[in-house]
Amino acid sequence: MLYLGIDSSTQGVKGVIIDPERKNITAEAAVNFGKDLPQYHSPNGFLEQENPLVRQSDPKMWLDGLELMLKRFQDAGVPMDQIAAISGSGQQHGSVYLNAEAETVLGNLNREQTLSEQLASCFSRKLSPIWMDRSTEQECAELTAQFGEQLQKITGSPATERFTGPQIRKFYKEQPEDYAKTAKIHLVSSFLCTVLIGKHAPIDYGDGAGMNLLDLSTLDYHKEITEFTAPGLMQKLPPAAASDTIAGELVPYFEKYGLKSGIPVIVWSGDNPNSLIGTGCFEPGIAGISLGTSDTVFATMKEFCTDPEGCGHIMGNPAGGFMSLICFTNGSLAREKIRETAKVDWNTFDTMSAGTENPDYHLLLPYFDAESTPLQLKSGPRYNFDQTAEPPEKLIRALLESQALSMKLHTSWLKDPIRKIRLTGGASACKGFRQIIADTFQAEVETISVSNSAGLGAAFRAANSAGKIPFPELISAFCSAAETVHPDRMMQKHYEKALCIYKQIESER
Ligand code: XUL
Repeated sequence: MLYLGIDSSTQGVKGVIIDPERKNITAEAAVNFGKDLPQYHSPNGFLEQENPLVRQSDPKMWLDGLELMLKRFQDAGVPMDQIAAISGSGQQHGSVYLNAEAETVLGNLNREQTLSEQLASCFSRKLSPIWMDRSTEQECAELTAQFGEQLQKITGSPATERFTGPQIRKFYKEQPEDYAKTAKIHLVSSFLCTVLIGKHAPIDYGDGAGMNLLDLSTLDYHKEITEFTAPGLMQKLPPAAASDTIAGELVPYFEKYGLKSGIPVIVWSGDNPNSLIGTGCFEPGIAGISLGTSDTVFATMKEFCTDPEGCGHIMGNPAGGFMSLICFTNGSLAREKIRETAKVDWNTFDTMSAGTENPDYHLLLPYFDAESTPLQLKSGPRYNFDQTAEPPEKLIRALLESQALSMKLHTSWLKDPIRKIRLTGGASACKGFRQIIADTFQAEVETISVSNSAGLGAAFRAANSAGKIPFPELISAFCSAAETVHPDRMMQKHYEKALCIYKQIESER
């Protein structure tokens, strides 16, 4: 039996099909929005807008991406009819607004047309704000004025610009008529699950905690917060559900890709909760670091605690209980920018990152985009050296050391000290970066052979929920450590001093 995990991320859609009995990955397929769907004018997965604080994507692009990814599996001769269950992962916080017509269209999907053609008239808001949007400062201030510290105590996070609640409030205030026409508001994850099952799917506790609406003590939406966010919102939200819930059955529409209709579709979750499962970070003290469009650090929590600085978040853990999450906006796009400035290819970038020393503590805080940790509503990188006078390898080293130092600094509120790190995501292939992270944290760093941990985590959740295969069995079959990097104890002092310098630059306003 095969299980499919789908990862709808900022820059593309990926699929991974696992065969737990044979302990192998049967197939992988990927679609890149910029390259494969240029008609959406979103080279990095979002539209270029005048206001840099606004970041939006066309939800139709996600539908086309999903279909193209399934077609690629089919064209490659993958036995799609052997897939026994599906689950998925969505970039967190992004929201999709559907009108009342959507339910009818979803229940009667026609195989002769694409999903995006059929659903085109079903969006009460044409563009979806995504996690990179920082345009809700005002709404966050209003939520904070109303609920104060209670908001973080109840939802696990203070009012946060990219979170769905403040985004919905802004929509309600600015486009009240369109808000009134909205029947259901989904997250990216629950929207794509909805399409697969042909009816509104629930939101899981992992992704739901990224809305500033879910009460983590009851695992249901907090009535007062939700109604203050936008009147009538309670009725527009899909129910919250545990991550192993079967959302529904696959609709016949997807038979066109060789899938069997009627197979169970498990509730989707956010990319970070899925990555926690896909990297096997179940024990407190073992953190996952995902180096993707955003860099994120996450870990299972033994004890519920919140970040006094307000940058770290608490989410539902798909394996039960809670997880911590700290998100750094300037991840791979910042590395890409510096690679371009240094005029080198990725191989050279990797070689340079490993073979360079940084005795002068040169640092580069890469706020090319407004940063979420620490919160910077204005973009603009910060240097403590003259970047035009330094050779490319110094620039690369300064960037990677700063990214690792930021992770170290902003995880210091966690109660379980980080003793081991499991690394995933594209930049985990960078040897120099792996060592920098091990030395900064003075912790062992393990890499796993699969880089798409969000998709893998979704496939695990499908196999666990529908096939009753325990997570530890899946983890030892698919993601045991491929390589372990040991910290260089001689570098401890260097990074302690670097952390003080980093802190100083970061605190300058
Ligand atoms: C987490 C966050 C990002 C997105 C996109 O809070 O904003 O990690 O999930 O990857």
